[in-house]
Amino acid sequence: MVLIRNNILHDQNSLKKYIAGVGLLKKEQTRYTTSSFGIPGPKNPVYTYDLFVIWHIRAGTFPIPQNGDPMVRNFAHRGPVFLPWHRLMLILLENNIQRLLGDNSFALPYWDWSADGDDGSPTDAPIWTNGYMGGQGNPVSDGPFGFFPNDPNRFTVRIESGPDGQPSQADNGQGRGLAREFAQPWPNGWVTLPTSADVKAALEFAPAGPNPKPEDRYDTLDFSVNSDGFRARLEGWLPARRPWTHNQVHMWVGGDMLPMSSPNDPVFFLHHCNVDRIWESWLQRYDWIYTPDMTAPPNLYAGERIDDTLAIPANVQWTPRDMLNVSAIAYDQLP
Ligand SMILES: [Cu+2]
Repeated sequence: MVLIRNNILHDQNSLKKYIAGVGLLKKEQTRYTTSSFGIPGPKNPVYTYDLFVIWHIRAGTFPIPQNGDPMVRNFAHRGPVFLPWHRLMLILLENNIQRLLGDNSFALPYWDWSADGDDGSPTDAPIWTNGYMGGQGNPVSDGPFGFFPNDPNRFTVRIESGPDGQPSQADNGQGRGLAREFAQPWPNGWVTLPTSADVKAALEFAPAGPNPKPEDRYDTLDFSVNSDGFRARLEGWLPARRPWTHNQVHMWVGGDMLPMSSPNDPVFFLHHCNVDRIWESWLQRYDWIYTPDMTAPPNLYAGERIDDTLAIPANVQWTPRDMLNVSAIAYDQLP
């Protein structure tokens, strides 16, 4: 069965299932505790939703190569593995929501932020209303993930990025409300969401010179934040000066979307589903190309290459190649 991932604004059904699914993931205990991951503070259960937060923080702290700097390249960001790694997260989240809802037809919806960007980035766009994700605040105090002091089932952030970048417990294990702070000014003055023109520019990026090879459209040596290509432009490192596209959305939403613990905000997965949709459009245009292949030197690129295992979460064996042509997943519309 092919799952169709829909625009959340046009699909009340997947919106409702997503909200219910996140609620169930937040309540389901795993076999892990905070001590399983060496997280300081009182020993607390780790819930399924929060596992995704821990995976994301940890992936962001493991460098590629092993003796390198995670701020240059890590298991999930700043390199070609960015797109396959996050696609895997979306599939795992979707599978877990299907399992908890007992509903194999659930498909993760996406938030097309470029439509809001084209509209002037309103902070009261439909996605931020009470019936969707709720609005901004610290804590967020409306919508399905608001922090309501007297509600024992309120949405609670339990794991966050500590000062050393490693997972820590929010409020020493008490938990806290979700934070969002829209459109804060950044050094170069921009406070908007990406537009459909930005998405188009990333999709159509071609290296200079005649007949560029498809793999050079995706990424190039040294496979970092500085290598121009579709990946670096969609991730948002280029064309330099300020965050673009994916990074820009994290910055614009602000609050819990800023640190490596950003999956704390359920809008993270709707955002990444849209990033994935843009990648899917690129893959279909350029015949499911990925680079680097296995000829790239392992001492520099092991973990980024097409048949390397995506190393977090530890018990799965998927590779970037497995993430390229996922025929069970489709989108209602590609950019
Ligand atoms: Cu990420």
